[in-house]
Amino acid sequence: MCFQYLLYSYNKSMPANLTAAYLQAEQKFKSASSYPEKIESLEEMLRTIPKHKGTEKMQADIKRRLSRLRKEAQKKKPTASQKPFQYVEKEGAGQVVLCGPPNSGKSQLLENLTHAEPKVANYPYTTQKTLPGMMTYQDIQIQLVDTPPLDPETLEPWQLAMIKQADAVLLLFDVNDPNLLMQTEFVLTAFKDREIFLTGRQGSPVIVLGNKVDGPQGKENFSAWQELYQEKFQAEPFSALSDEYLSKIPERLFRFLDIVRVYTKAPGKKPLQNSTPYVLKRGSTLLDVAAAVHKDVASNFKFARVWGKASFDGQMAERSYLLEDGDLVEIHQ
Ligand SMILES: Nc1nc2c(ncn2[C@@H]2O[C@H](COP(=O)(O)OP(=O)(O)O)[C@@H](O)[C@H]2O)c(=O)[nH]1
Ligand SMILES: [Mg+2]
Repeated sequence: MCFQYLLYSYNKSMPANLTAAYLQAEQKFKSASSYPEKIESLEEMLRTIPKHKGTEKMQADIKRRLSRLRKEAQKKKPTASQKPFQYVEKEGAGQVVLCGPPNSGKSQLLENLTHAEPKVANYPYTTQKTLPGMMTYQDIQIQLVDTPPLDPETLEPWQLAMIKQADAVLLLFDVNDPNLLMQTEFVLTAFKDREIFLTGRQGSPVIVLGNKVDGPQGKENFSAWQELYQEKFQAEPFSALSDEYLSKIPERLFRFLDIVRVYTKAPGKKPLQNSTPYVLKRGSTLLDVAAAVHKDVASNFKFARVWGKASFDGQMAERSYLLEDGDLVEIHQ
């Protein structure tokens, strides 16, 4: 639920005096993408909202939303057979699964881009469980998930299920590994069986990284490997130990996820500083962001004003207006 909306709608008669803890929980709710995350932040909002007459309507509204979300979450829960073992709930603006043969640098990448602390070691099979971490891109968080190796000895179906349902996949290979060709063949076959397509194919969620190009012969090994597989995928040279490559990943993933960040403000008010954006798929409209704020905002939608790169400042726009990254919108109802 949007702070601006609540403050605007309920706050005309009595100040709500919302606390920092409440606002923080509300920001978390705005950027939440999974049921557990949404429910948790609503519970936190309910805990931290000042309990007085001025917030009674807000409290009732949070409770209503909580009960609805709990019901929906119950219905949507995958059954045991559908649910990948070690499933990681999606959080933040998108879930990116890190996968690849043993020792290809998955855990190293997670360690260097997030606060997670996976075991990184120069021997295979160090990682046997999924481990999520959050990577920052400007004012949003993207989830990265480390997974066990793609290896004929240990591969389990749930690993491919996780890859298939991810918003994006980083597939790493160690270009200096003596088994590189065998590993590549194995992954290609396993992916084909599950209809997971690689880059080059439209709609593929996979970015292929030829890791460890910093090693001796790394660049040559990468080129030879890519030449061999150029018909099957377009790999990118990479080093999980080099800032030059690492620093490009957050923006690369943000663009790859094809999402836009949309900021909201109450009519006649200044935008809140550092407010967390709503994150929506590219192609979303003003009506979609209104629905993300609150279903009543969507049903009472009259028009909006938009400040953004693709619009004149404060331009009036209809519900079907296509949102651009960075748009600031003021919804009138
Ligand atoms: N030289 C070099 N070593 C790397 C790179 N990425 C990972 N490593 C090392 O390769 C080993 C295996 O990495 P790890 O992340 O544990 O592999 P995982 O099994 O795929 O999780 C570790 O010793 C890492 O430090 C890289 O880009 N360059
Ligand atoms: Mg590992």
